[in-house]
Order: sequence, then structure tokens, then C-alpha cells
Amino acid sequence: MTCQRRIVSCLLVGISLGLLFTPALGREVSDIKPANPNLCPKGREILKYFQSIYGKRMLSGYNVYVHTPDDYEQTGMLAAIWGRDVQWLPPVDEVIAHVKAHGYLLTLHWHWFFGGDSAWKSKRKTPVNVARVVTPGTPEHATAMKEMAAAADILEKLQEAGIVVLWRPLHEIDGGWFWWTDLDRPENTAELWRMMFRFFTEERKLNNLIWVYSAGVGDLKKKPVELRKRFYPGAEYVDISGIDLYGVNPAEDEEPYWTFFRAMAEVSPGKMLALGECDELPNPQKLAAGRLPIWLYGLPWWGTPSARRPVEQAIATMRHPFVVTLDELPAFGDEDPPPVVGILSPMDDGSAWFPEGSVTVEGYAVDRRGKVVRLEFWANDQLVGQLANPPRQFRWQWTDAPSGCYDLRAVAIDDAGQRFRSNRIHVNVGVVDAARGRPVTASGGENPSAAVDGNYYTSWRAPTEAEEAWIMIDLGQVHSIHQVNLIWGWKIHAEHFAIETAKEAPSQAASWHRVYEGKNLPWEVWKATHRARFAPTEARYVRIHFFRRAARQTWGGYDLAAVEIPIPPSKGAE
Ligand SMILES: [Ca+2]
Ligand SMILES: [Ca+2]
Repeated sequence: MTCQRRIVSCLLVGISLGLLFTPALGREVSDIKPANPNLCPKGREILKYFQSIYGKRMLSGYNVYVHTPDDYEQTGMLAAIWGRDVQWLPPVDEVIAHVKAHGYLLTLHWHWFFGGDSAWKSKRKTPVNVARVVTPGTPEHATAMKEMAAAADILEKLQEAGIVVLWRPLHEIDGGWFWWTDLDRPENTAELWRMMFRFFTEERKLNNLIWVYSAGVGDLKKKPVELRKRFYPGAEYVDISGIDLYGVNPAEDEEPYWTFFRAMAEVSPGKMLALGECDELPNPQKLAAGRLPIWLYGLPWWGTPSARRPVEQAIATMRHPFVVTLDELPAFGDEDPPPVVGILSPMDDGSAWFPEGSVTVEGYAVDRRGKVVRLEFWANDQLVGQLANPPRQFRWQWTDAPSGCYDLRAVAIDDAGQRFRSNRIHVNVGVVDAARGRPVTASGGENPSAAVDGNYYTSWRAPTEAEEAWIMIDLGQVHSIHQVNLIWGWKIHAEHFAIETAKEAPSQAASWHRVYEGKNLPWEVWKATHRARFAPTEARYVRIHFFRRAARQTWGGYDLAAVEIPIPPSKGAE
């Protein structure tokens, strides 16, 4: 990733259902002949599949740290390609397990910390002379070989596990910010690519790599195509080419996609072109309408809805028929991927409030090889329903749902017995929210009222510097309450908090009464939910008092998306 970022604000309208194929423009690709003549059969199958969809549809992906669940929770869809970094890779066995448990296509890049220093020129203590790195006999060459061997050990384990890797080394190769980019003599960088290619394929016999070249975004006047071509190692060393394209607003911009698509078609003629990294996937409606070049795939760096990628946009993109998601991938080689299942309705956005007996769940379940033989529905870890031989688009009614608040999931089981869990939806049945829209005060921070607005994608953010913070809701009248749901955003929640209530004005300190205390609560990724239950108590004022952040997080204050106080509906009317 580059350090260049731009806040992108987008408004996407609805989901287009029509697929419009337009004549390919600049999308002619050579017949697939793998760069590595010994590429494994599964790798060849993947390349053939890519060629079959290239120019017609675009594969979705994400480069992630810990954020993968977000996209799934919010859109119900999983991307086809999962990207990680060799420099910061979890134990390879975990990577293998994760890829297999999902059936992802895996892509790896490598922020190569040469000599244990940094990948970024600006952060290195010692600069790297790329000419010496590619010259046998130099200490730099020895270092490179040693570090490449360590990377090869990882790739070899993936090969043994039958996993093909879209291998994207030396990324943003012509950008100028990484040590491997020799701006004075780009041919050295191109030689470094070939050196790695030969070592990996000939010496280490890594036949599970599809070689992906990626340029860096930047001014084409300052770094014209003629210069960029000098970094390119040659068609025989590359399977897929492309660019890491940042700073583009998918709602408005069209020209940058074309500019860089054309540039890369010149740099790497005949290759399929992909977005190894991007802020967002290009707008699928425009792709379908032929207004944008069709990249083979795109991997937003943060595979998660955020200020840069609003939920509406993520949903519109991931659910658009032009975009290939995980459930649509074929099974490659002899793999039998697990099924894929997602809940599309209700949404996990805070809107799932139902009268008793009326919960309807809609989603999709598909198996990429074999079939889905059963769907199970789980609410708070209790099996509450099943569907045998479900259709791809399923609909299930939970007719005997007792009143309460639930984490609801579907689990798909395929004919090989493999299980797969859907996204998790927060569902409330037979209750109303006494806190909704009530007046709120807080110890500080931004948007306290966002905690009671009924939307899980808006939140109150406590000040960054404060470990202790509180938020108080005036219910307007005394209610008997016995539960508070706290739903957190952005992974910044409390490890220690208390719930305090009062019947009289909060200025009378003596009237406060602590009804619940949570301590040593585990750190969770999106979304942490605390369902605090306590003995029924009469309360008009409810104060949530936070004392310590989970995981000692320091990059932001508490991020509270919802405070819900469920009460029976008859008591909800004022
Ligand atoms: Ca299967
Ligand atoms: Ca909210």
C-alpha cells in the first residue's frame, strides 16, 4: 500500500440487475501460456477461468489485516480473493486453514523488509543498491537469496497444501517508495524480478505461483509509459499485470481507470490487467454499462466498509451481478470447497426488530462442488430451525421465536459434511427499544445521539484520551428494565464497564444504583456485542459507565454504535 490516501465519499444508488456486455476495448489477451512452464494443473485451471471471465465480469477481493468479518457481516457476501502480506503473515498453517475453510483464492504480496530493515525507502536506516542485490557474490545478493528462501519456505508449504497463490512480489514496482524500485536504472529492478522468478520456479520448484505484476499509481507525465516499461521483466515472467490504484472516487471518476488501464496495456501487452490494490472496487454499474475498463479483479486495501467505503456502497458492489463473489467461483483442481452461505435479509444494520412469530430470514446457500444438503439456523448458539436441500436463494421463517434478543446465523452443510457459518445478524423479537431516540448526554466525544438512533453503522465516539467515559439516556418515564444491549463499532469497546440506573434526576447522586458490572471482557473484532442482563429494576435514567478499553487500544475512544434497552411492547407506548 502507498501512504497516499484520500477520503472518498460516494453515493451509490440501488442495485442494477441487468448485465450489459459491451465490446471489449483494449482487453484482448494472449492465450494463456503460464510464465512458469511447470505451473500446476490447478494453477492452469485458474488462469483459464480468469481468461473466460476477463472483460465480462470482475472478481471481488480484499487485502486485510483483521477486518475481513466486517464486509461479510454487513453485506452477507464474501469476496472471491483474499490477500495477505508475507512480511506480516500469521503462521502459515493458519493461513492454509483459513483459505481452505472458505475456499478463497489466495493472493500474497510482500512488504519485503530487506536485511531486516524496512520496505519503505523513507523508513530505512540504510539504502539498498539494487544493482548489487542482483549481482552474485555481493553481500546484498546473499541477503536477498536468504530472505527469498525464507519466503519460498512459506510458499512451499502452501504448495504442499494444494494452494495456488496469485503471487504479487515487488509491488508498486515503479512507484519509487520501496527499496526495490531503482529509479535511476529500472533494469535492475526488472532483473530482481527475474532473479526471484528463476529461483522460485527452477531451484525451489514452486509450481503453485501465478505471477502478478503491479505498478504503482503516480503521475504519468512524471513517470511515463516509456519509463514504466523499463521495470517490466518481460512477458515470459508475468502471468497477470496491473496496478495499485489509489485516489480514485468510484462514484465519480472514470478517466483514471482508463488512463492507467491503457498505460498498463502498453507496459504489459497481452496480459490480463488487475487492481492488486485499490481504495474501492470500481463502480459495477458503470462496469456493466461499459463506461469503465474491466479489470480482472480488485482488492480494496481495507476490505471493510468505512468512511471511505460506506455500507450502502459495499452492499451495492458486492451484490451486483457484475461482481464475482466467493459463492460464484468454480471449484478448482480436485478441491472440494465448503459451501458458502449468507443472510441478505434482515440486514445487520439495527433494523431487525420483529413482533413475535414473524422473523423471516432470506439468503443464499451454494456449494461449489457437490451440494448443500442442510441449512441450520442458530440463535444465541441454540439450533432453532432447519431446511433440507435448500434452494440457492432460501427463505426461512422462525415462527416460534420467543421474545428476546438474538445473534442469528445460518449454517450450511454440504454433502461432504463440511460446515460453513453465515454472517451474524442481530435480531430482536417481541420487544421494543426504550432507549430509541431518547435524549442522551455523554462525558464527551462526538454524536452521543448516534448511540440511540437505531442504526448500527453510526456511533458515539468517546474522546481518544479518556479511558473513563460515560453516556446517559433519559427514558422519559420509569420503566422496569432487565437488559441493556451494547453494540460496538470499529473494535473499540470496553473491557470493564458498569450500568447504573436512577429513578430521579441524575443530579441527585444518591439515587444512582449500579445494576451490572462487566469486567475482563474479551477483545472482539466487529462487532462486539455486550448483552448485559440483570434483575428487573425500575429506572428512568440509564448510564453506561466505561472504565477501561479492551486490548489497551489507543487509536481511538470507545465507539458505541447502539445502546438498546429492550422492554415488552405494551410498556413501550407512552
Ligand atoms: Ca463442497
Ligand atoms: Ca447508531
